[in-house]
Amino acid sequence: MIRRMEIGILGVLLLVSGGLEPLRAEDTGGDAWLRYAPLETAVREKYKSIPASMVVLGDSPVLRTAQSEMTRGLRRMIGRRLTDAKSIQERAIVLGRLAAIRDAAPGLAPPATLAADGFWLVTAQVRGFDCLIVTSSTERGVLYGVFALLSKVARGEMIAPINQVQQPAATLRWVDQWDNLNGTIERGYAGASIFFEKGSVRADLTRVGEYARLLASIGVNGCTINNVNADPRIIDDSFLPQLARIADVFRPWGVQLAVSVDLSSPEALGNLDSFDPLDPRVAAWWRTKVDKIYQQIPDFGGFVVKADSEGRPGPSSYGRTPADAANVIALALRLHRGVLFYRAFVYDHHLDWRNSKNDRARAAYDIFHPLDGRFDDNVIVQIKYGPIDFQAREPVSPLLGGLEKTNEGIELQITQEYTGQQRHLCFLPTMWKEILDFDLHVNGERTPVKALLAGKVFHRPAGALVGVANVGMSSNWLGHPLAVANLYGFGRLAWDPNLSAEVIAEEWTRLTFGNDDVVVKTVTAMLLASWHVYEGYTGPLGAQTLTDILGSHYGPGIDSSERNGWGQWHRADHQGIGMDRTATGTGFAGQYPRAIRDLYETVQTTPDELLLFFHHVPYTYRLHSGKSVIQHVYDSHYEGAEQAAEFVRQWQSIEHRVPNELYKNVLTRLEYQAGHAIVWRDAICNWFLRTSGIPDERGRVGNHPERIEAEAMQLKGYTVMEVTPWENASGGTGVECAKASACTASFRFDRAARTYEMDVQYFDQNNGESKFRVFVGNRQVDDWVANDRLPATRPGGDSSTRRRISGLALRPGDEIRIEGIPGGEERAPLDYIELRASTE
Ligand code: GCW
Repeated sequence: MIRRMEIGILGVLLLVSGGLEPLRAEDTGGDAWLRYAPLETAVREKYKSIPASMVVLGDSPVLRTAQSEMTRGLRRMIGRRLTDAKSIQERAIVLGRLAAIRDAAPGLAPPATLAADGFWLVTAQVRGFDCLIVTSSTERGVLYGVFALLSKVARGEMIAPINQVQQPAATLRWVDQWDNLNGTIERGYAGASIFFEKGSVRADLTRVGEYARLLASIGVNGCTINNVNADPRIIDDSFLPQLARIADVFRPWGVQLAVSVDLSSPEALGNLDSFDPLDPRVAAWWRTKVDKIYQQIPDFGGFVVKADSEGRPGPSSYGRTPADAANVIALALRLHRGVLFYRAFVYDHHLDWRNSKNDRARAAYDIFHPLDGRFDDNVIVQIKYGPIDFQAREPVSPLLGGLEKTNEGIELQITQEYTGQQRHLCFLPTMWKEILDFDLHVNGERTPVKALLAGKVFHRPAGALVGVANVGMSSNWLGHPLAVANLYGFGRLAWDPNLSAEVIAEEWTRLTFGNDDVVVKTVTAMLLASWHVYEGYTGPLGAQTLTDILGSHYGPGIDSSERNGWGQWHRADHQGIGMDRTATGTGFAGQYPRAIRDLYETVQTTPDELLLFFHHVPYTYRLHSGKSVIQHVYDSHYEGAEQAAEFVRQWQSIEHRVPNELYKNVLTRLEYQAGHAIVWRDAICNWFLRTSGIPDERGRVGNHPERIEAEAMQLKGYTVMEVTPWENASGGTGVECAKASACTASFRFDRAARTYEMDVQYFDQNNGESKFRVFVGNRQVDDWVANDRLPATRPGGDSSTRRRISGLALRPGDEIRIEGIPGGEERAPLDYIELRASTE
């Protein structure tokens, strides 16, 4: 909480800087981009002509929401108190479906093509009065129009006169949550589930309503609330009333409830001895179940299915296909206009890694392409954007171009599983745009992915964009305040994939932080740079995120992908790196339409950023950039880490322009990220130096003259420990304190007298809280508790973090001593310290 005094100071600073009225601490959380902060007087002037009365034609929960949202937004932003009127007797804001508008304003000529959920914002005379009309063929569309209008006001855009139609690109714009019934979230990084707690739906669904509001504001019209690794109980008869409670909360926002189901439910929940999709008893079971769901939730959206994947039951147990499995459930849903999302994330995770022809990337296309045309019309095959699994860089999945007679949806990941887990800044719309804009050249025609998803290319009845969101109880939904831009960006792209990442970043920044140009410029620039920066220090040239594949998917784990069946191989050895996916290798490139296949088949035409995804090359191979592969690995990791440090400086430059608590929260995360980027950089560079034997031309890798290794210090109580894998600790080792009381590591300072900045690199596990103190001679200069919740129970790349001590005056001969007191399972582990002369 910001104290009253701080609000005062902040307010003055913001006014001096020409910003908005002071933001309140609570503004930075639950309302996300829907803060409706009061606009400056000069900006309010623009909206003088907005009518003071509002007429809502019709009555329904969604229309009432639209009405109250408009009232709330205009009151807060421009101080307008709207009065409700029954009919148009004066200048008015008019909300209603097209049919109602036609009756009320027969003279108005609505646009001919207003697709479902699309809306029309128009200023026009009705009965001689100037009106501002928000209309759509659906009620939900009216709500979307209200949000669009309010967004314009918040960003200071003119809204009168206006005549604008906005149409969603795809019919289904859904988010998936991977929430478990016990309240945890698989790959969730923002606290507990907003839906479930201890096996039941939460008693208090306030956050669910707030989430639905956010979703509606960006045009998301469906939400699957539970993990695709589904607990069969989710559709147990006894659970349905609980689901209905969530649907009731979603409904006023036009968000349809959906759930993930376990394909073996007929066996697990029913009394059947089979879940064979072709068994009539199984079909009957699904029909009865679905009917029961619709009795309680008439607007239920449908199901998501993960089957035959990562140990989930599936149709392969009965020799049936995904189409067999999908259609039996889809048939039951079709009677109620429900849809079935069948995930194409089906692969064998026990692949023989010794066989160079094996390739997990092939799986989705190999399995689903032959089934094209065999899925019913209310089935959508849900395809991850890349052929592997949400890596920082992957080529577009060839399956997106491999289904012509089947509805398809793309699955993007808002939760940053492989992209920094909301501890690192990584704005993903930049990546998503590249994917959505990518032209697959299906049948030699222009076929960007976004057009395929819109269902336009092959005239499909449905198309979808799905984002795995995994918001949690964290007050700002995703943990990192800047990560919220990914949720916003997903919705905006699902609605209009033609928007640029720049526009989305700027919209979000304005809505979240206000219209201070300096803030807008700074935050937008940070967001737009961040994906490339993250990619730069985590995984080169399409070799994928070189993370711990077998565990957290968070810190560096370069070799963890190799010699196991998971198939995320990069095949680095002492001579070269990369997977040969051409015709001489696994043949994966051959799954693309010809133009793309040709591009990737040939090493010279493959873009550098995907080189190692498609080709195995020697480290000395020259990229288009002119650099050798190995030098690129070194340079990109050093540049990436430097740019991560730059984020800290960029953020510091807007210190007094954003609310203080938010400022500090983001700063802490960016400083952590800058430190962790160095952990990544060093792990990857050292590993490749050792593996290739080729030194860094610029002599940086393996040379850290400013570093003093803990194992080289004078140790009292501390003992040297090996860290595995070795590259995740500087020098391969650190020290740990196996005693119950304090241990110390000390050394004598022998450099010039002046002021230094000291980084203490230590390991912060989540199974204990060690205490650290730092002394210069007898003077204590810092102390802290290692109580972060990093995803690690031992010292390594996930837990490695740093404490920065600035402005440290040192003289030659000073003794620097670090004292560590273990707590729980954590043995106050230390890696090194680094001392740099202060620049200030
Ligand atoms: O990326 C992997 C994740 C799993 C996830 C799976 C999937 C829900 O590591 O946690 O399971 O993908 O998408 O099904």
